[in-house]
Amino acid sequence: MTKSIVSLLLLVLSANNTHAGPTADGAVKKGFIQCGVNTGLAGFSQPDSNGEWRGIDVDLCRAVAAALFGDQKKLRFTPLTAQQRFTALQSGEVDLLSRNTTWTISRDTSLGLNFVGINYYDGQGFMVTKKRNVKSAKQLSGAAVCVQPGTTTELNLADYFRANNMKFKPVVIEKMEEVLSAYFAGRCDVYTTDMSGLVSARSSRAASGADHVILPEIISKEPFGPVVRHGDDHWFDIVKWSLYAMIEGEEIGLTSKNIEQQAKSANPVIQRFVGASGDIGKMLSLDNRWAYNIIKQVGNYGESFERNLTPLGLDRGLNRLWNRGGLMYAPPLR
Ligand SMILES: N[C@@H](CCC(=O)N[C@@H](CS)C(=O)NCC(=O)O)C(=O)O
Repeated sequence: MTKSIVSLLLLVLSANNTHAGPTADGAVKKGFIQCGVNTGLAGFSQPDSNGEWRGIDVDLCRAVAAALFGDQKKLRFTPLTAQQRFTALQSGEVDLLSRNTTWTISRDTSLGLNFVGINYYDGQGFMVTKKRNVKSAKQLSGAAVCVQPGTTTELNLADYFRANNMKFKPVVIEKMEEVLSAYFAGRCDVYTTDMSGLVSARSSRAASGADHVILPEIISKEPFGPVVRHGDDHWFDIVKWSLYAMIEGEEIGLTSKNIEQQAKSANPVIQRFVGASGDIGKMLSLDNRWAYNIIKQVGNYGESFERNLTPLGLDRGLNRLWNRGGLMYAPPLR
């Protein structure tokens, strides 16, 4: 008897523990989430011809707005270069950074930031013009290499050439537009960045994509994920579970098109996901339909991938679900 009273008390206490943190509170007060994104990387974050931001990183921001406000439109975007991104987050200029940013131990600890998970598994590569007739990165000794500062790219480049006893001339340019113009104008022999960035640049920026070759070597691991500041666990949880809801949505077959219908299903996993049973929303201090709203308004991870990345010619690869041979895996929503 006493034992059950104690566990009841503990339950009440822990339920009361789920109050909103300062970042969510601040967003609710101003009426929107300020999301730090790329200045313009097709497939990840780029404004379309109507000025609407599009991409998988943008969709993650939209998912968080759908979870917090029930409205994916309650968002503003701050385009950030690689060098600006972490200070913008640390200073509070943005609530969330969702910008092809690689999770590393130094960023996750000494910068005072938390990576919430991984929304794209990538690796670094090299692109050269076809007419140079280069077949392997091992043939690049002495090359002038275009690269952006403040990136893991710049560090891996130095490691790779050093490890292979090769020399290179770095051509370091902060702005994306300028680094790409430098490469396309032949001011450097090679452009190096994440494979997705190479594919994106080749298909969206090159005058003729067929004139450029991406070399076969992948020289690093680049797991990209959304980032928040240290010190606000509630916000950390909201962003983390918004990402996982998109992945889990795909796994259990919920899409923006079918979720309204599927919400009537008797399947207990779906019932919990859409908030018809249980109280997952309450655990996050969100409406119980937070995950329903994400899928309805933004779509599941696979839909986002197909809408944004498939048209560029990127295949799912490592970004397939775990039960389809990939690495995308959401912990249980229960
Ligand atoms: N994933 C790497 C590189 C990220 C990065 O900034 N890549 C460049 C090349 S694809 C980029 O997105 N530039 C766009 C910009 O400066 O807005 C990192 O986190 O350091």
